[in-house]
Amino acid sequence: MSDLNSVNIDRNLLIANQFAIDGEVIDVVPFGSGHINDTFKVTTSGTTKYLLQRINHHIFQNVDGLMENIRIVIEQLKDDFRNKGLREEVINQKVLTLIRTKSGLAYYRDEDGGYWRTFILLDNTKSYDVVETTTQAFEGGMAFGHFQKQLSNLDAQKLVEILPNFHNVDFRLSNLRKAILEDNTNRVGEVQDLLDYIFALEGRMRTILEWGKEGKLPLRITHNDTKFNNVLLDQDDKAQCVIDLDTVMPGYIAYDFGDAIRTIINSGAEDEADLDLVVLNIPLFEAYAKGYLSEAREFLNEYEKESLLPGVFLLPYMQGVRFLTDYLESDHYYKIHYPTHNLVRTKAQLKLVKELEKHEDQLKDILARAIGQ
Ligand code: GN1
Ligand code: MG
Repeated sequence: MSDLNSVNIDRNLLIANQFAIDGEVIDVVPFGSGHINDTFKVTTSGTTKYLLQRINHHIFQNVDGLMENIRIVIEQLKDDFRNKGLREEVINQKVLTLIRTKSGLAYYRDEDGGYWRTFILLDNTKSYDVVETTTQAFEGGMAFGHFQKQLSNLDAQKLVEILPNFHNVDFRLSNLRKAILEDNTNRVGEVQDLLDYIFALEGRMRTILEWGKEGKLPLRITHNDTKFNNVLLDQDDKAQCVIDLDTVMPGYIAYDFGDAIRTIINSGAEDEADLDLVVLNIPLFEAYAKGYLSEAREFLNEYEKESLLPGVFLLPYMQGVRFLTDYLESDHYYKIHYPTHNLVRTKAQLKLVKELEKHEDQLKDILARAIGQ
């Protein structure tokens, strides 16, 4: 092990010890597959395990606002379960629990200016990068639908827009245009076909934004990172807890629906290099839609229901735009594991959009049936 690694391990142990955890810290090891924050699993001499995270404060520049958003959402979710008569032990399996520092703060600031926070780790749970069964998809849909429902009474203005314009397609496209003009990496030439495809679709991707501006879609509190691996399932594949609350903020529900479908309907990985594997798994789409609507049908307005399909197209498209922008800007935003990673991710997302286009009528029918049920 390099000296640097052992220094980091010692540092991580010291940092874990800043939090009001039970028992002695025994071990801190890297955990999960997030693209932004650094996440570690903390094992202690006690029975509870913890999740220690260094927040990427270049991206989340308002860490106080971020942690306050999360606190408000956690409280709302827990209160809702309390009102339904659930016991605290049960609630703590369904909602994340934030562990404060020993001095009572929501995060710890290290000597290098890093921001750290700790949650209880929900043991005996599973998360899937690629969904395998319709039961899992249905359960995921219920979980995210229920999550939105529980937050539907909370005033969206109570949360700060922690990453402004996060799912605003005009903003994402204008960032891409800026990256093309600057072409700091000399990569624009090699991606011209991808850019042509992106700009040809631009018009149809603006539906949600326009309906929002016209007041047809209410701003609600949404999750904004509903990748399927952000819902934990129990050992029987029953949905247990929605995680990764960093981007909870005001948004349109179609963004959450579309982002979940992006990861569910794709038979390949988000960064699949073999584009032949990026094909649609339509039964999983149907199962997620049914699960989601079983919870959400009662509180969505008619435009919101109609916005679900545009959301399915928009989110993989916008994810492709974001990965490509990062590729053109020399990969400063997403963690990459090899030099062309963001390019491979872009191609996989845009291939997914093409597949969705091919099957649009079928998807529309399935959604209409699920909405009507
Ligand atoms: C990022 O770090 P992670 O994996 O939770 C990103 C999401 C993207 C996702 C793509 C704050 O999420 O918006 O959809 O990668 N989060 C942020 O996998 O940009
Ligand atoms: Mg996230």
